[in-house]
Amino acid sequence: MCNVFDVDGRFYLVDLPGYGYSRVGMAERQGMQALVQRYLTERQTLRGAVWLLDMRRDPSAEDHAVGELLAARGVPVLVAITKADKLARSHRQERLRTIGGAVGMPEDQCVLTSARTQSGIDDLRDSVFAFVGQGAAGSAEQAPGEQP
Ligand SMILES: Nc1nc2c(ncn2[C@@H]2O[C@H](COP(=O)(O)OP(=O)(O)OP(=O)(O)O)[C@@H](O)[C@H]2O)c(=O)[nH]1
Ligand SMILES: [Mg+2]
Repeated sequence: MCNVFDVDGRFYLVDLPGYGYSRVGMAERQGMQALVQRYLTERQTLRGAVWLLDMRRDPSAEDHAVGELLAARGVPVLVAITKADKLARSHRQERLRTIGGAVGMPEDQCVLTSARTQSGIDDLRDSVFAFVGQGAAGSAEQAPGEQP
């Protein structure tokens, strides 16, 4: 499913399912893949994407496919390398470079994050607000009654 968060009535944050590593059957996985594919390809109100990649994993074939969809769509993309707390501080920057390089994203479009320690979350928030524009621009761009 997609989880939709209304952010202060200004814009919607839509959490799309990850499917590369989930322990679901092939049919369900293909369903999720189709959902993500259609959302990233067709959603007219999409302003930007935060692409969450687990710090401990090398990007999978599914991840690369998502990267191609995002590149084709042409919206701004920020890579959030997640669960930074799971790795020693000394290895984090190296993982950022490796993962960013693997998905063809420049270092300045990648941010190390941890939901546990909250590191990187302020940067992430700033980037999301930049996608939708400051002030009320995000909601102004969305027609009344339009779906996220
Ligand atoms: N240590 C640590 N654990 C985390 C962090 N973020 C999420 N988790 C945990 O990781 C597990 C999986 O969560 P996510 O990676 O968000 O994955 P998900 O949204 O459930 O699954 P997909 O979206 O399908 O990939 C949960 O148990 C979370 O509590 C983090 O920054 N640090
Ligand atoms: Mg998720």
